[in-house]
Amino acid sequence: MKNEILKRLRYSLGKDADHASVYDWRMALSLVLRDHMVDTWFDSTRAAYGTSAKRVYYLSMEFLIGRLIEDMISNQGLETEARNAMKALGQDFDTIVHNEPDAALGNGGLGRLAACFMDSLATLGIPAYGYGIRYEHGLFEQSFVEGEQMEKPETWLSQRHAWEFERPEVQYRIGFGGHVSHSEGRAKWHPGDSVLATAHDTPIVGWKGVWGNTLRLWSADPVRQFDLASFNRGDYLAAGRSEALARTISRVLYPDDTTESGKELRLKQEYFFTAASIMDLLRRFLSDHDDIRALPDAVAIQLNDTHPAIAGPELVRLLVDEHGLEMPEAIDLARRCLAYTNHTLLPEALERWHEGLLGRILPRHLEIIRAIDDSHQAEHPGSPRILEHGDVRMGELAFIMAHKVNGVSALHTELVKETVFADLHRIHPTRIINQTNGITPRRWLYGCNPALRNLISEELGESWVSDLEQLSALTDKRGDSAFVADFHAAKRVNKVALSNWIGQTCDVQIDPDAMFDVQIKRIHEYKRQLMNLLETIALWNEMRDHPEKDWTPRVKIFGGKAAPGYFMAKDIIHLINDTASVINADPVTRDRLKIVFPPNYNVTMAERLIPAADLSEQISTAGKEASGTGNMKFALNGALTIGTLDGANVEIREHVGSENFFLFGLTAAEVMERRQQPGFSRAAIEASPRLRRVLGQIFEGRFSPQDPHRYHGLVGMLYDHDHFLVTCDFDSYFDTQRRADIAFQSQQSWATMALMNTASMGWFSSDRTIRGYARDIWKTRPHGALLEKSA
Ligand code: F58
Repeated sequence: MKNEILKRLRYSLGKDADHASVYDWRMALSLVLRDHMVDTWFDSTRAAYGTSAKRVYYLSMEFLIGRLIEDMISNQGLETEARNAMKALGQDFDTIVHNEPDAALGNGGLGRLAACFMDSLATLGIPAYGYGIRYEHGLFEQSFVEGEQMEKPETWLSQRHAWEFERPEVQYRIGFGGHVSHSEGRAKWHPGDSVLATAHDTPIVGWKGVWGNTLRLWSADPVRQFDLASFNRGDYLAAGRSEALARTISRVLYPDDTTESGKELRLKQEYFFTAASIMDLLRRFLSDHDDIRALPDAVAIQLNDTHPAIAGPELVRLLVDEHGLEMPEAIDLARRCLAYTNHTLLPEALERWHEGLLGRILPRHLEIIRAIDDSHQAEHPGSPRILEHGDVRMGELAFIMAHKVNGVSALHTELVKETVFADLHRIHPTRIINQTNGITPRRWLYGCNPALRNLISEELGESWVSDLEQLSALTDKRGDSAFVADFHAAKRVNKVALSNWIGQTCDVQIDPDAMFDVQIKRIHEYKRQLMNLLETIALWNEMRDHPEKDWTPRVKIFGGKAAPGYFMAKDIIHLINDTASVINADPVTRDRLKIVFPPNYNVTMAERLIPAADLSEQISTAGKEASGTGNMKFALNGALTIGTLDGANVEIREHVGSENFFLFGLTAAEVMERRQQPGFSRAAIEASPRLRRVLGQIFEGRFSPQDPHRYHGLVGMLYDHDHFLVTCDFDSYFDTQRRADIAFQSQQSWATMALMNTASMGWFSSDRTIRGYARDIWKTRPHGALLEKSA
């Protein structure tokens, strides 16, 4: 490997070893690793063609993959070789690995789930393509200036992306606007504008390097590079206009869509990558099939939320307008290929497009959506409409065009049936099914937590990495005090490493023996970072009132970004940082309570924080978090959860045992009931002197003395519009935290509970989830042995 790296350095990067930078070494190593993957990747593609196996197409606006280098090394079993080679070349392996920027092509859970699924699809040997957008700028970079969030564009592509192969020959023309002509019963769309979608392929090789799939991301390019006539006239801006317009489409990942112009661009992005993906999969299908009617036997298309829901009308358009099928048959055929995953019940997150806007950008699609809507209505009179009050409802469209619709946890799926899609569920009672989310154990234990991974492998060998349920054998170790001590020691190694990193990045000294209490996720009112902070302030008050008590030392760690236009979420960030400044400087509590909020939370930061956590905060308002996947990562890495009965918390608690989980708060049914009671939050505040005191302190400017009115709006919201019931759950949360304090005092029993969490989390592997999709939705079998068979 050493020689391969030197060769790459010389011939691909044009550097010799004496003048190579960290970037050069990282690129050279990455290119060598990529070379190693290519044969597997080709063999897999050939095997999939050879057996004409059904292919899965996972369409997602987001793939939050993070760094790839460690995945590429460990999945191919090249860890020792790569380390030794870098050592022999006089390079520090960890420095090289940390030089890779995170590919932050996603906002949060939804995008990270897509990345975990890609890993599991490859590990299980299911022929699959992930399709998405190659954003030039991923999720914005966050910094704090005097405690406030600032956003800067993210620039992961400012250096070369090591893993991808550009495919300039794989290009599709994507139309927008224009008009539709009808003659002799056939329609033709004449787009007014068009851009080119160009493929960029990243090979994704699964565990042990047996199978490789492709993540194909589309970039938008102009149809004509630039207008030479304008250029020659000296009108340089006009010459580049069409180029600039095209490139806008794949320029940024949307962190929110609060503006009108933003909405139009987002719709264009959705259609852009969906249409390119559908054209691409049809081309592949037609290369070895003659009968378009066989499409559902060869193709399973999974829509990751409604963002690619235009796939239904687009596929119907191609089948009718280009392949000459009649509309009813085309709708039926498309439906047999399509399935839709719902990730949210929040009404503001359910996509709708003004009919006018959609009709202007996609006139033929609007006609087809009308036809789909009318035919569904004719079959099921009185059923919900896709077109309603001048809006196209993408949830209804995705539901009606899918043969299966799935929720992402047991509770969420039941709520999908009872709320958003209740009427459609009555009409199609077998369509909605559950597939509880999962996480890849390769990244979220094997990769991020070497201390624990080694301990487990010494005990069980390495086969748990692709068969996570084997962890249940660790249950027998709960009475083995030496093993429990080793388990505890592994956690401590991670906590020491995190303490050092926090010392360097946040300039705050923390005690590795304190309880590390972590809440990392997007900042949102329903996730209730605010409740966590209020509890922290209440604890601080009690520590100051009773300094003589034996308090369990705590470090409260927050991480996450707020959408740039989400002002309440940004206020919450500001308040966390303001409070941290006051509390961390308090000599009375300094050794017992700290708040840290490292900026720019991302996948790499999660890989650092999760292995070092003792307590995992999963405290959303019951009924609001569809599943959560961070909750699974923490429990797998031996953190105990403090949480509500929400999303996958419910199933995690069932698996790890209620005695190993700190439960509190109202249930989803109680939440709905409580909201109906007038003045519920004032009543809750009245009943809680502890909460009243904290709110009074914030209102008076105790944490923002330079601007005492800063949080009046926030406190007012809790009194009058506490939509997420922070006030109602506060006391029960506070009391449960004190139970956690007491439990933490006995390190041996805490470590045993933590071990029971790790041992019981095998079911939450995304391999299990993908097997479920394959069995219940895609009707394809994992082809783990396909490669060997075809050889
Ligand atoms: C998340 N959704 C859910 N959406 O909130 C979480 O409970 C679940 O575990 C996860 O999906 C995976 O199923 C989510 O991350 C987004 O980020 C949207 C992207 C598009 C803009 C609006 C937010």
